[in-house]
Amino acid sequence: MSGGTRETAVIWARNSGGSLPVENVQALASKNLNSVPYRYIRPEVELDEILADETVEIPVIDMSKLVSDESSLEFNDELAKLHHACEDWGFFQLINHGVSGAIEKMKVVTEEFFKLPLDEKMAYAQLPNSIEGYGQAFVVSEEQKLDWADMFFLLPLPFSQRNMKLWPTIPTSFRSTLDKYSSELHKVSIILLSLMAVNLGVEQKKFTSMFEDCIQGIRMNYYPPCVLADKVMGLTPHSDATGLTLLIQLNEIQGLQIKKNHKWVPINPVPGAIIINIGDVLEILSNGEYKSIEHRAVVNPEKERLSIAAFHSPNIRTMIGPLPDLVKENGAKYKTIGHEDYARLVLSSKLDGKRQLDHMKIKQ
Ligand SMILES: O=C(O)CCC(=O)C(=O)O
Repeated sequence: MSGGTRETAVIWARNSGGSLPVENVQALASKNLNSVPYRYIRPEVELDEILADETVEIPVIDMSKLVSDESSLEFNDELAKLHHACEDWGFFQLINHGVSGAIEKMKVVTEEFFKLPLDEKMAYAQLPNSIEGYGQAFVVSEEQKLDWADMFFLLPLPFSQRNMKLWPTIPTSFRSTLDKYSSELHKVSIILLSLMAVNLGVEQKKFTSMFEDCIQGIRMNYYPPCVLADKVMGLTPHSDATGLTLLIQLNEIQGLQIKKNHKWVPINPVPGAIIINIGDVLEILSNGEYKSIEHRAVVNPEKERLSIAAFHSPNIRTMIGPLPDLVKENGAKYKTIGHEDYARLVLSSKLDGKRQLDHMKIKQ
């Protein structure tokens, strides 16, 4: 079967090459070894420059001001702040988003899932040629360095494409909690995208309609502590190949870092905030006005860290390329290709900073 709606809508996770199977890192870490296998050792990590300046913080956007009276000063100030955050940072923290209840419940079931014995978690293991399920992503060769983390990736949207066999029944509330979380985060993403459309000066309805029946992937990341924390990487530097990402972390352990002016900047999450970032697809659609930012996750020597990323991509019928309204002045900076081809391009390579986006750039 090829080209049918079912396969095309799930191309992001299935039938795209998948990831080679790798050892379970949580199980490896539980052996309390005083070293780690060489495939996890990254000599470059120690050399990277990390910005210690605590005053460098990503913008904080207050969503309650963005759903207030559109003629108010408060609304317009916050809208301008949002535009600046998307243009200059590609990352911001969203407060007063109104979905704290769904987030708190999702945190609980995710923690419970990762606490299950390995054989119970393996009942939801990734199938060959798919990155959906419990395992790892973007491992494309036996030589490649590995991340010190396990992940559990599911595709809650489009609704009709859910693979319920991979949705855990333990904890018992996992399915209903993820269902609610998925729809609440999708709603938040649509509100943000419609405001971004205003800021970009593109037709709001046309822009958001690409994301109404979006492809949503939810990745739960588990980073065990590591004796050689300063020599391994929890998540390889990358920009998100998707549209808009909504990220939460489950405990207070710092780990997310973003690249700003060639240095790694640690992100200190505001309690209760959702960390939002622009993905490559939004960079392309906006013809480079908004930038996807390279980021990574580092590991703690003593404590585990968990995070949940919700990726939102336009529906599979969308052509991935700059919006016509945004190429008038300077011409297109990126190619336009079908969404399926774009997904294949992304999933067939390992994570490597913003390299995947380079394939889409038009040499000026
Ligand atoms: O764990 C984090 O803070 C980052 C997660 C992330 O970047 C991802 O899942 O793509």
